[in-house]
Amino acid sequence: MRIGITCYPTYGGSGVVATELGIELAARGHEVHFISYAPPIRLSLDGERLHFHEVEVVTYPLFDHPPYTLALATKMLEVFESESLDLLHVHYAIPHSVSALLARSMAAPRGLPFITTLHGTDITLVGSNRSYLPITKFSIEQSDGVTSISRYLLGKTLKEFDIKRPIEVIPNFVNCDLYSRAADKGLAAHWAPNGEPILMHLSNFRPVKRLTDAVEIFTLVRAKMPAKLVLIGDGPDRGAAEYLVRKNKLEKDVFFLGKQDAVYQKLAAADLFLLPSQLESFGLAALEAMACEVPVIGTNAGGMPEVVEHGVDGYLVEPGDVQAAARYAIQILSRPDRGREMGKAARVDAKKKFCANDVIPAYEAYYKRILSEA
Ligand code: GMT
Repeated sequence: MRIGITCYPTYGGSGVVATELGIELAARGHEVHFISYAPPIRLSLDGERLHFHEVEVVTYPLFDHPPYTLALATKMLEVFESESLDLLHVHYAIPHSVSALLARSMAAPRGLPFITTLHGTDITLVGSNRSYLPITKFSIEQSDGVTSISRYLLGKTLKEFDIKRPIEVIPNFVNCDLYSRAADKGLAAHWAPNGEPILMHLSNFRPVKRLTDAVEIFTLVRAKMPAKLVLIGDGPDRGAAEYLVRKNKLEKDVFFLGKQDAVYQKLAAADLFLLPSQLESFGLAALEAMACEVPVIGTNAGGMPEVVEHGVDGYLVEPGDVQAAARYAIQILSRPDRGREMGKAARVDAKKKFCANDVIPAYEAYYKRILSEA
């Protein structure tokens, strides 16, 4: 198939999923064309059958806000024509599904079906805002196919948007060959020269991630035992986290790595992963950690319980309950055999439920179904 993929190219789960999907599809023989304003992070264009088309957003003094949605729709049509695309697959409803809807209308009577994958904040935070709700609902209803990355998000979408059309749940996935314990490149010894356990967090540091809770949890753990905390990513809450680290005099034990490539190499060096989010529709970073045999302490929020099984792959606490999270962390880390055991169970679960080898064929089958119906 010849597939156009649109996503946010920035540091965030939806862009990562879209990019990894494109890479996996190309490896399975499909031609994949990314259409966005910049190449997505994690995309290396060395791979065969992977292409990138830049959306140029022309500005004009009249525009306070250049109309990206329109430039994107125009580029989608252009790529459809030049590359004979079979379909478009857009990730994150706003504004991508609206652009795809415009592109499909412009392409008519030639068929340009489009599939929208809902990722989370496009429904729970941004899409439910009155400014965007009606158009998001409309573009979801008008999509030829719609997928949701968790059962939680499906329920939320049907309810909040009063959607009657079918939506397929196709979960996020991980490449279990790349994400494994074997990816460790000796980084543990670099961060923890005396063999201290390593706690890790990876996100875009937005308020919904509760990054400072990760630092609070670590502070409680560190009060009981030697340990290190590695924070990967960047975003609005980095300053608050840095301040807390200084206030709690933990500068020697906490490492801010910023945005990183090849995160599997870092995750494979961790003993425990912290994802204390207020809400996660899925929690891709937790899944990536699990594949690397790292147990997770997450929250009982949104779709995270579909990914992390409490007491098996790690533990889930209520958002904000740093005391409970720290108790579980100490329990795991003070008995290394328990942590290893949970880490291994986490990988087994990740492979069983969310392995790319199973999820990518589900997307292919869905594409075929939509193409036959369109
Ligand atoms: O979490 C974010 O701020 C980024 C956001 C995105 O769209 O990039 O993440 C959402 O999509 C991810 C990939 O499907 C999910 O793993 C995240 O759980 C989801 N975030 C939220 O629901 C808050």
